[in-house]
Amino acid sequence: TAASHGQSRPFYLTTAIAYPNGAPHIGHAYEYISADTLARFKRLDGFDVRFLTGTDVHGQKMQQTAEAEGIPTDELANRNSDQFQALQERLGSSFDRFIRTSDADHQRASEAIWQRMADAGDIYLDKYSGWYDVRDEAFYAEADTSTDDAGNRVATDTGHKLTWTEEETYFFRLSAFQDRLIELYESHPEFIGPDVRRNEVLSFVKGGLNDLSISRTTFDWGVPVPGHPDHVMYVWVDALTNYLTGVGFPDDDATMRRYWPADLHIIGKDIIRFHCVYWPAFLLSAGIELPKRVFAHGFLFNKGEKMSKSVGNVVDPQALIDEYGLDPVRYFFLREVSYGQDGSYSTDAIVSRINADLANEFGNLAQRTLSMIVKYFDGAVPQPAEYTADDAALLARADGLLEQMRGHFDDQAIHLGIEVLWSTLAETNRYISAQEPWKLSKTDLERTGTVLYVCAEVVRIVALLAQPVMPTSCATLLDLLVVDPDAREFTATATRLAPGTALPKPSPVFPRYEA
Ligand code: ME8
Repeated sequence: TAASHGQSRPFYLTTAIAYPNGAPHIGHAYEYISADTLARFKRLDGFDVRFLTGTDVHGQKMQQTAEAEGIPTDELANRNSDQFQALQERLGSSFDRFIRTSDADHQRASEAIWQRMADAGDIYLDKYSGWYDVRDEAFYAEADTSTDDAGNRVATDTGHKLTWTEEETYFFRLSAFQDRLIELYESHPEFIGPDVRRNEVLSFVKGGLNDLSISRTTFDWGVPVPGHPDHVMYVWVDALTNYLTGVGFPDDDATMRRYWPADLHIIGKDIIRFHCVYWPAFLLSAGIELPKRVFAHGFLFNKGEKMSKSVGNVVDPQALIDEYGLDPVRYFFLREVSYGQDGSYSTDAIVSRINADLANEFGNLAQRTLSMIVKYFDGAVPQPAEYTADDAALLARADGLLEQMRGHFDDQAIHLGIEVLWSTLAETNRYISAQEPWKLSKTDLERTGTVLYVCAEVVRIVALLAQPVMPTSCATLLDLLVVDPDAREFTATATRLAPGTALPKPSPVFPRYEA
C-alpha cells in the first residue's frame, strides 16, 4: 500500500471561538462543518490532527446581554456554551477540545502572553477616548464612523451603533509593527487566504496602524491584567490567546513544540483584522512563532437575505438536520457554497442537491452496481477480465482523485474537492448507461463482471474520499462494500476490491427527499 501522505506529521487547526451571548445559528454550524471536514481530511490522509474549537465568553457584550436577561454573566456563558458544544456534537464534529475562555488554563495562558508583551516594552498606560462597537467588540477611529438617519454615531462599514468610551487603559504598541506585518504578508503570501482578504489586510496595514487599547476598567467581566486587577484584558487579547491555550502554552512545552505554530486558523470574513493584524503583532511582540495560515470563509444568507430575528428568517441548524439528515446538510453547505465566498441557502436548493447529487448521482450508482452484483454474481465481487480503454480510463481517473483532492483541500477549496468526486460519479453514470450491464448479463457474464467491478471500484474510492464530508453515509457504503473498518484511511484508495468478496444485500444509502 502507498505510504500515508501525512506520515503522522502534526496538523493543528482551529475555528473561531463564538460569543455565547445567544443560541448558535447557521453561520456557526457552517464554520464547524467546514473545519471538521478539513480536520477529517487531514486525519484520513495520515496527519496527527489536533482540532480546537470553543466559546469566547468574555467582553462587554456578554456582560450587557446577561444584565438584560437578569442573570449572572457566568450563568449566561455556561448555558449558551453548552448549546454550542451540543451543536458541535450534533454536527458530528471531531474536535479534540472544546475550550471556554473561562477555563483555568486559559487565564494562565492569557496572563503569560500579556506578561511577555509587557516585558518586550510593547504595553503602556494611557487614556483612551474613542468610539466602541460592543457588538463586534471593536474600537473605531473617528474617520471610520458616520451618522445614521436617526442621528446615531455608527460604524461606517457595518452600520452598528457606537458608544463613546473614555477611560484609562493599557495600550499595545501596534503602530510599531507595521513594517514587520507588511514584510510578513509579502514574504508569506499564503499567510492569508483567500487572496482577496490578503489584499484587504495589506492595504489596511499600509494605511498606517494606531496603537491598540487592550484593557478595560468600566466593567470586570474578563481576565484581570497581571499586577493591575482593576483592569480586565480587552476581550480580543484573551480570545486570540485561546489558540495557544489549546496546545498547552505556557506550561506544556512538549505539546506546544509538537503542534505550534498552528497550521490553519479557520474564521469568518468579519474577523480578519483581528486574526491577520492584531494576532501576528501580539505573537511577534511575545516572541512566539506565527501561525502558518488564516483562512476566512464567507457569510451565509437565507435566500440571499441577511439572517435576522426581525426578518424572521433565522434557521436553527438543528431543525435543518432534523428535516434533511446530518450528512445531506453537511454535503449541501460544502458543495453549494464556494469556500471563501458568501453563499445562499434555501429549502429548494437543499432538496435539489439531495435528490440530484446524492440520491441520483451517487446513491443510484451504488445501489445499481451492488444489486447487480448480488443478482448476477450471487453477491461475490466479480473477477475483472481484461480492461477495455474505457474501463482503464475510468479507473485511472478514480485513482487520480486523491491527488486532486489534496491540491484543493490544501487551498481550502473544499467545494472544488467535492466537485472532482462528483464529476467522476457523473462520468461513471455515463459509463454504466453506455455499457448496459443489465443487457450484457444475458449474453456475456464475464464482461458484465468487469463493468460492475469497475463501477464498484469507483464507488469504493469515492466513498473513501467523501468520508470527511459525509462520515456516516460513507461508512455505511463502505460496510456494503465490506471494506475493513480499520483500513479506511486514504491509503486504502491504492488497493483494489478483492474478487470473490461476499457482499451483503444492499439497501439505499442516499434516499430521495420527499416533503
Ligand atoms: O466573532 N455566516 O464570535 P461570533 C457565516 N468571538 N459565518 C458566520 C456568520 C454567518 N452568517 N455569522 C458569524 C466572534 N459567523 C469572536 C471570535 S476568535 C478568537 C473570536 C462566524 O460568535 C464568524 O465569522 O460573532 C466567526 O468566525 C464565527 O462565526 C463566530 O462568530
